[in-house]
Amino acid sequence: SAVEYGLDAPFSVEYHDSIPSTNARARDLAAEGESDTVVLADEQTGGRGRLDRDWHSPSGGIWLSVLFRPDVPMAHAPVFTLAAAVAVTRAAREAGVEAGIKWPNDVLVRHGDEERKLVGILTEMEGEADRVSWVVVGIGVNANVDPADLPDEANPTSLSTERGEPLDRRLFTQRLLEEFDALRQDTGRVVEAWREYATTLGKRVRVETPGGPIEGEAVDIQFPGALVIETASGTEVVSAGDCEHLRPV
Ligand code: BTX
Repeated sequence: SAVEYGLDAPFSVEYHDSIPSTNARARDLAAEGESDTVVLADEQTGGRGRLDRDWHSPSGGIWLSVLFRPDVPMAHAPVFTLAAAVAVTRAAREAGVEAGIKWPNDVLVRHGDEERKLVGILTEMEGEADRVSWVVVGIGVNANVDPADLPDEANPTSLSTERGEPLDRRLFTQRLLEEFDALRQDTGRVVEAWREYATTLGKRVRVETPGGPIEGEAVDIQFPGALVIETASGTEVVSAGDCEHLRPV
């Protein structure tokens, strides 16, 4: 069912009941010269995660992409993934769900030793090294969806499940976009805000990268989004784009 969004957002909003992928649509809008636009859908039929993985997007979720044109070099773009994670975590906490951020792009809810995936974020961009042309930040929130309809291996959860009642998607999206808008204009504050909600820091982790696995203690995050790991042989700094998988060890 279509949600009455009517958002009062610092972006123009294009709403779809169903669309293959809001990120794909936002990329098309970027090619047409648009900016400061949000593409929002109730359902996606071809949602994408990182590394071309599938993102299941049944009706009832908040599947959205923010298209904008920040004045930053390409290398800084990962900070917008962190900004989105902070924004969505704050909105979730306001909705009564104690979410935390797992580096680089997952927002999770902890149940004992288990972490359940609530949100996925996929940032895409184009431009020159010294200045991006556009950035699309795709945010997939399992809002009013049944985790049983999501892939089991990801250990998914949803806001409605965590709350025990449905969520007002309009209100949530409004808060999410307000927070994101503030952070995208003040990227120097993003890393500090991110640390507040991080579940990854202070833990032993193993990160799979194209250059092989890196294992050690995750000690910090660095602008614009790299993880600092103390390994047996010294300090390693892993960029978000090089993380294929991270698990606690
Ligand atoms: P990721 O590569 O970190 O995670 C993808 C993995 O997550 C999948 O392989 C699957 O195991 C698991 N998964 C799939 N769907 C869900 C789900 N709904 N909840 C929990 N786990 C799931 C994360 O990629 C980035 C996802 C971005 C999604 C947004 S939605 C709006 C925008 N449009 C689009 O096509 N993608 C983005």
